[in-house]
Amino acid sequence: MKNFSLNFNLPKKKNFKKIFISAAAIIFCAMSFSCKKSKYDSDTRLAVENGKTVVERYGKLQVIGTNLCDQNGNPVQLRGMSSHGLQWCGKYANKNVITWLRDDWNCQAWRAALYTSAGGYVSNRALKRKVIDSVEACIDAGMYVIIDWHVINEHDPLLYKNQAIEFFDEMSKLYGDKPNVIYEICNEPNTDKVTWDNNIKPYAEEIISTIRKNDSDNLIIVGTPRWSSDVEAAAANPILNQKNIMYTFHFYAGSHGKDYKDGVTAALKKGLPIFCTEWGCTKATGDGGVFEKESLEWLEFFRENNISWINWSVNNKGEDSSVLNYNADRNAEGHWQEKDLSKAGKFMRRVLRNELDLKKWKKEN
Ligand code: IDC
Repeated sequence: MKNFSLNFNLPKKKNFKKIFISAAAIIFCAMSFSCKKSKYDSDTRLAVENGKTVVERYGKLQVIGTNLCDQNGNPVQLRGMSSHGLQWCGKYANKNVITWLRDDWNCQAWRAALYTSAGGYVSNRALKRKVIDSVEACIDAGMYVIIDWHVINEHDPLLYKNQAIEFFDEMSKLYGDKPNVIYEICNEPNTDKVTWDNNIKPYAEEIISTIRKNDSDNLIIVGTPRWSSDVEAAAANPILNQKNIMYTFHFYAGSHGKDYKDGVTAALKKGLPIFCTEWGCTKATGDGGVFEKESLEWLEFFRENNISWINWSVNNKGEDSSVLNYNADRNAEGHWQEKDLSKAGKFMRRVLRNELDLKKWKKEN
């Protein structure tokens, strides 16, 4: 009886093994075929690929035409998350969180939002520490880091120009030799009085020449009028005789649609290289719901035009744009679980991990 069952079972097990191996091979082939076919191929835009970080693979970034490119001149798209205001939620600007964003969220970049006013840097110089922590964490993690001089409440970047010169001089002396570093010199100039020609461009030229004395080639991103939406104004009168300059475009999916996209298309046509250093899945207030479909439409547009982007923002203050639930991860340790993530957080994690695009969203909803 024993022998019989053995003899009887053995060939069956072997068959099962064969069937299992063939099925696995078929599934594997089908999966790799569908990956190759997809425009959102998962073999690009990875924070770490074959054990190499994005900075190890891309190296020094450069701007060629309207494209951000790696050291070899191949167009690349960077994607990542922004801090919230470092004066309010700066605790997340630490190595544990940034490394978690790389490993679990597939972020290639982190933006350190150093507000100038509203309790920011001009009245609290100690906040520079949060920028330095961000830069050092990104160097360790092999990620790109955007040092964001977060002009907003003062409207005009010229107001704190002297502080900006001092700050960027110091940052570029400290980190100008690191390929990780990207300078964003004025987040969102705004109001009708603050124009490209009279305020932003003259400011930018001074800051650029300050940085270039210490750092001849890292990327510098320049804000544009109307809360960094009027890229056409910059396209009409771009900064000349400088390399590796890009221009800022921002949008919030619940507030900005076709007009804004048309502006970007027109500016690109004129040859303006654009980097979206901040966008939100909410309304422009940072609240008002999560607009998943509109967000994914924007991201598809960015993918088509090779525009890099950073999402607003990592904090737990309970706005709809906060990727953490209210009060979650109060110690800023990273290692977030589903329960820690807000609606925006769950959405952004899937997007960054290449698990969600517009087509898939439409199937699911
Ligand atoms: C918002 C924050 C909010 C904070 C406010 C203060 O989400 O918690 O109280 O700033 O000014 C921007 C800005 C960014 C804004 C964000 C959302 O760059 O600072 O953050 N936003 O309103 N531009 C468009 C939207």
